[in-house]
Amino acid sequence: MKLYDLEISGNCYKIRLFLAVLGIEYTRIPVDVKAGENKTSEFLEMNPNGLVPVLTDGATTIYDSAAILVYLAKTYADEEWLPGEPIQLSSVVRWLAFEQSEVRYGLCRARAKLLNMPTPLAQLGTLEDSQALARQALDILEKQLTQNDWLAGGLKPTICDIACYPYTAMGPEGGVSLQPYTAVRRWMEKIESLDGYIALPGQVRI
Ligand SMILES: N[C@@H](CCC(=O)N[C@@H](CS)C(=O)NCC(=O)O)C(=O)O
Repeated sequence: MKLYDLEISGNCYKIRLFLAVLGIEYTRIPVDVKAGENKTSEFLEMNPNGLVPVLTDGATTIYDSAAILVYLAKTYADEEWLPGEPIQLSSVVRWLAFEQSEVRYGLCRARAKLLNMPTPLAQLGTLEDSQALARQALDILEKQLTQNDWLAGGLKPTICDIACYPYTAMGPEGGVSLQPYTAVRRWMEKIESLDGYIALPGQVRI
């Protein structure tokens, strides 16, 4: 298995984290996005969006972090990581979608702006708008995690916890403090104590 990867990317980190929690060995292929390695014709063959992460597993190529998490869960993980029961499954998908919208355009974009990340997302809109959206996302996460141990509402973590964790935990790198969010911080600690947990690429905390 090969992961086309960018160290500082939270989207890539999600995959590294899940692979580590599952204890799956893989080869990391660093992609130099500043040098445009993600826009070569070979790379665009794998992902027409020209974005990392991309995972290859034998003859299979998957792109988009949410799709990769689904693939890994269905292929290599216990059912609890992606429950098949319709209501639980729809809940997991809802939080995966939340991550790709509110979290991406709030927490992830604020960080991309403050760290001058080499991605068009960093050029979009203002820092203030990104931080406001980030706080709205945190309010929603806080409410859900005050009432539930895990985002999808079950007794065990699922792939939507893995998906929402990185950019939430790296919020302070986008100038968004996590101090007011007690339930979010408690949830982060539980993820950080999962067997196989690996450290985040970010540096700024709280
Ligand atoms: N929806 C995609 C987003 C991936 C994404 O935004 N990747 C960024 C790194 S976090 C990237 O490849 N940026 C390089 C560029 O935009 O040129 C996913 O979840 O995989």
